Amino acid sequence: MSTYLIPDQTPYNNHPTSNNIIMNENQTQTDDQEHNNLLANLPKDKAWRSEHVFHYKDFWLSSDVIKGLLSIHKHFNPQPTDIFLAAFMKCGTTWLKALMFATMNRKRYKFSDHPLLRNGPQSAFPFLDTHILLDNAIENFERLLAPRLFATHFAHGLLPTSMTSTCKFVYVCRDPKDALVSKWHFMSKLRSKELAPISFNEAYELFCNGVSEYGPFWDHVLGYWKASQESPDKILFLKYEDMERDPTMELKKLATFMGMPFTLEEENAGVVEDIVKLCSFENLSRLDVNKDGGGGQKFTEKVVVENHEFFRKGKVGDWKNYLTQEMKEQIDLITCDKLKDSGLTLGLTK
Ligand code: PAP
Repeated sequence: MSTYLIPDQTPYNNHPTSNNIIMNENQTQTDDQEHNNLLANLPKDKAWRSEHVFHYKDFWLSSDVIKGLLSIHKHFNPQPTDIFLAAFMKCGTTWLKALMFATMNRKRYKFSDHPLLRNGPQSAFPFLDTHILLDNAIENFERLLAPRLFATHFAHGLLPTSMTSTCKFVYVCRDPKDALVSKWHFMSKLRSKELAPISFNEAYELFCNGVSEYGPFWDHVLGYWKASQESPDKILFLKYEDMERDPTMELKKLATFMGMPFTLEEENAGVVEDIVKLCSFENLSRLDVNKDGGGGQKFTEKVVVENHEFFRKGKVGDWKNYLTQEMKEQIDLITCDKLKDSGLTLGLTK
């Protein structure tokens, strides 16, 4: 089973920079106590994967990720060179993880014998929200060479300002109707068998009311959109639909934003197209490591998700197979209303 680091290929610093990186037992107990005290006082509602989500600072979060968030605020040391991949659930993290990792390491690996082909994109870099809770996480993060890459689903406003004011963020969003369908499939598979399944209609109602892990969807998108308008050099705002329509152009934008633009020589040698192909749904989903039984990703000590769960259809507009006309209109209405005056349009896929 793979963890978030590709063990033999991820470059490390030999000497961790922080003197205080190994959390001792007392610290863990204090953190657990603070987490329990906080949860006891938060409003809760129905979760899609587990039993409850909790309403924390305007967002609905599971117990695990609230613990992760508290730990990020307390223990994570952001570096100005860090680059975060941020997204609401099911909006393109797997795709962007592959693209960012392949772009950053394009001089280190041959495309024909690439670590992504053996390990899959989930292992490419840490999912901060829960990986921060794994054993020796802070120590392992400190040992990663700059620029470090991390993924998160947390809303912009929930993250420490030490992170959002200094680090770069790549944000990817998607038509909320496709995000809803994708999320319902994913969470239904992960949902505890001890709990009654959530029907699509129920998921739709909860989604529209903002009640789903990391939701409300629209507030999540708006937080990053507004921040990207204020600091375009700090936040690159991408859309899944644009990436599907013109992956080459979006990848060039991404590389430039990451501070590693493609040279003319690389472009002429077809490097951009090679990365697009390597990271395409068709290529990644057919790999053994991303097939049923091929490998898994440890999210917490208890939650392991098989790699193949991150690959379903990889299409724009699958919502048409699930939403009635009335449901479609309702989500589009909410989207128009929430995004009005923001300059952002979303969910207009035919
Ligand atoms: P996460 O939030 O759990 O990390 P995320 O990777 O953001 O999931 O989203 C998964 C979606 O991206 C799936 O969409 P679907 O359910 O509508 O099919 C998945 O199929 C799609 N996906 C995964 N990898 C790729 C890729 N390389 N290219 C395009 N889409 C992809």
